[in-house]
Amino acid sequence: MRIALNLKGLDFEYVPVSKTKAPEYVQRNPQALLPTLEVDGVNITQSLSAIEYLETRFPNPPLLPEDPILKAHSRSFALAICAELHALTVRRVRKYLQTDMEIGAPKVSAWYANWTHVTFSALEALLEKRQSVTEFCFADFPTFADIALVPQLANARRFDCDLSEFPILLDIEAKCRDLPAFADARPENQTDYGR
Ligand SMILES: N[C@@H](CCC(=O)N[C@@H](CS)C(=O)NCC(=O)O)C(=O)O
Repeated sequence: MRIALNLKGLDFEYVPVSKTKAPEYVQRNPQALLPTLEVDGVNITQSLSAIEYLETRFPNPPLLPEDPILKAHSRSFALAICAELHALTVRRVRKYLQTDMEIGAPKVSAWYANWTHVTFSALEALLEKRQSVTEFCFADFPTFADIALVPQLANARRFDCDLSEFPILLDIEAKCRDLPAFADARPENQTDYGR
């Protein structure tokens, strides 16, 4: 979400949330998850939905390719990460496996590495098959796909996943990381990092 706001050049206030289950936050986001985008007193949850809102309300600069097929590919790529890979590997799922299901930490790490490998392999193949190669995933500017990709690669690295099989993903990540919109959005550049 921060990446999208930065790419759009929008002024926003980043409000750290330390307790997602606190009643005042749950009122904003009944799933008690981050992030929530508050616009004019209205709360928008689910990051892709919030980014879609930004794209509709502030179309320039665009975060989707103009071509309808490429647009679909960009959304599909982002969904594979946000709706599937992230949903399977997010902390609360790992915690449930480890604590409630009593699956040992090494197996939970294997779970993480498995879904990461399965998803990134498919995404690498999808990019390899592109009819025309673009600077970023599906355009010469970052789109939904790149916005979803970069944070998930950073997560995978934190879990020591081997990413060497994904040269296209890594090449695009490197280009994104050179852009201030991505650099400024990194967790370590936020005021609450490490708290
Ligand atoms: N699909 C949701 C995922 C939201 C999500 O899982 N966010 C994590 C942070 S990346 C979170 O809130 N974790 C806190 C928790 O699970 O309690 C989205 O894209 O907004």
